[in-house]
Amino acid sequence: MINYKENQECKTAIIEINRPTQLNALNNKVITDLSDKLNDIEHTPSIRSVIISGVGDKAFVAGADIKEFQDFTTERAIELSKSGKIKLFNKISHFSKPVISAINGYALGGGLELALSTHIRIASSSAKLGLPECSLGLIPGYSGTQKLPQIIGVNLAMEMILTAKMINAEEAHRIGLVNHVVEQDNLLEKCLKICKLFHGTSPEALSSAIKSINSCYLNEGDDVESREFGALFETDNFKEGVNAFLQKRKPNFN
Ligand code: CO8
Repeated sequence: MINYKENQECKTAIIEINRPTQLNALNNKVITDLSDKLNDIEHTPSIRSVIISGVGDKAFVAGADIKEFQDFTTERAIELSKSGKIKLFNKISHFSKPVISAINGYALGGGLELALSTHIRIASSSAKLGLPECSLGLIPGYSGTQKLPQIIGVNLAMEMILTAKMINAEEAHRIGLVNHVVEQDNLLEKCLKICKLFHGTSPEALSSAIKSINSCYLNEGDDVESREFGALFETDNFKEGVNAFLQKRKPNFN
């Protein structure tokens, strides 16, 4: 479910999510594999940075796997949201080495939340980004409601989340959601160039910088988000939203 390689010259680990037929949607196995691999990397001093991307040229990650959580109860949904944050999303945010997302296509829902967890985001010119959860009768459950406002401001985050709209790479760059936009063929090269710049810095200093910058944003919002996310699983509109997606039709919300 994930591919792994190392670029020795840049001292970088490159992880690709490998479920292209499902647009690299995050299921439990992908989350576990990513989490385990990050644990290994954390303890490998020769690796100084990490790049996360998706296999293929259509999707980075098109979200959490809707088929996997469609029948969840509130309790299970809260648990999934919280455990995902601990296992993966917060692990990336607080990782001691810089993590870059190479956004090679759709970054939607949990996929954009994965990118929001990384420290630097580079998009290909064909990337499309959004938090479409409200159009499924849900809200983002992997810290999107917390991190998106931190990155682009409350004003624009409200609009993106409440309208569920997707934006293109150029717009994402204009509003500061991604650091750079490059052609798809140059995406990895651009990320590796940034990884090389880390060579001129001290690893301990980078770890301390990440910790210090993140400390500004620690609050209880993540718990509120998980609770609100789970509560929506009881609603008829959630069932309608998910059924509409699976039946490839527009939802008809009450
Ligand atoms: N989950 C499961 N399967 C998916 C997902 C997904 N998120 N996205 C795409 N797929 C599957 C499709 O079902 C389809 O499978 P199949 O061939 O078996 O029917 C395959 O990938 C290809 O997708 P499409 O045929 O839909 O491709 P299109 O090019 O027509 O459309 C889109 C591409 C626009 C990206 C479309 O696939 C789409 O809208 N996907 C869903 C996007 C979305 O709503 N993402 C948010 C999901 S919810 C979420 O992420 C919640 C995060 C918080 C979770 C917290 C804990 C659970």
